[in-house]
Amino acid sequence: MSRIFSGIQPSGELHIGNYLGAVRNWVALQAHYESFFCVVDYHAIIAAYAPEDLRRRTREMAISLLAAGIDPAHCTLFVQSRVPEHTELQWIFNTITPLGELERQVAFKEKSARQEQVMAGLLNYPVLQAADILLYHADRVPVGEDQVQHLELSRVIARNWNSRFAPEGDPYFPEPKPELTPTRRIVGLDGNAKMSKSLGNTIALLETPDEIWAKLRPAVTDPARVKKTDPGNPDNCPVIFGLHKAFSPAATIAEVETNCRAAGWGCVDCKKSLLEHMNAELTPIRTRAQALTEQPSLVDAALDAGAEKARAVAQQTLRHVKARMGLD
Ligand code: AQP
Repeated sequence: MSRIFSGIQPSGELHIGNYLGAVRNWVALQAHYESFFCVVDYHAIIAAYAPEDLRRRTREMAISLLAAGIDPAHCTLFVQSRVPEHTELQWIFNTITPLGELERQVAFKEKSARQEQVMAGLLNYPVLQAADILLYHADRVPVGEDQVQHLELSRVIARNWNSRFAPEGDPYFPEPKPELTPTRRIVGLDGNAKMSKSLGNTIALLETPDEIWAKLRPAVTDPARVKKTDPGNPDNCPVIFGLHKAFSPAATIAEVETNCRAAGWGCVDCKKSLLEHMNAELTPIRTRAQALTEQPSLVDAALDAGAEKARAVAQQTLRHVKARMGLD
């Protein structure tokens, strides 16, 4: 059976870009594959943070994942720092990862350009990501489009390690491939960049209908639609039309296309229809999150059991790796 691994940073609230690009797919896949899902707190400490915030966000992220449908009866849900083998394997992988491969990562180039002092963790982040995945021998990684280049690097790392330490024709590590969805890149509300916790252009998964409306109402639309009577083109409205394609049924998406082109609806009508379909999917998630927040022992038990299951697999991988490398 194929194994799946994927992670999410507790660097802020789970937003609908994370949900549509990754988490909704995790929920769909968990019953079909042996799945490991991880709140990657070691990744989140690369940016400046307050310890009490990280502690709270890690917990809230776990609650959001459980509320979104991640089911510990079908998968292993855990917090990365509870399984120290992640960082141990990362060190090992650092020794076989060419510096040039790290420097050419687009995420590194973009983020380092915005910083005065660049920390080594920002450069080495994809090596930890390779360790996260390969510790579990995962060959499928359900992620959004922004992670595709990092996964290419995971494959390079798996190949480099196999070619040094595994017999030819019998690779120890699989080469993990991305599992993408049609909603692989959700645009932020500013319409300029991908929706991202660190860019503050998000709608959080657990926001109330009023909070969501307060963000949708001013969100950018097709610039051609200055007046309600101006015809538009939904393809020039990636924020609202993109979300309709993610949340609305086919009949509504067709209605949006027709009414935008013929100026049958104003942009506010279109946004109201979107809000209705978002509420239909998100309200039950918000209700479950509320219930989980009131039952902390349930969340603790799920994370404790997840860390124990993950650690057993991770320890076995590390034993094999160290034996093959002469580190035993
Ligand atoms: N906008 C998005 N559209 C589709 N998928 C997305 N993902 C993230 N943003 C989008 C996917 O969500 C998973 C978790 O990624 P993350 O924790 O790195 O999310 P983030 O919001 O991008 O977080 P940060 O803290 O703001 O990180 P940076 O600054 O690195 O972007 C992944 O599968 C991701 O592809």
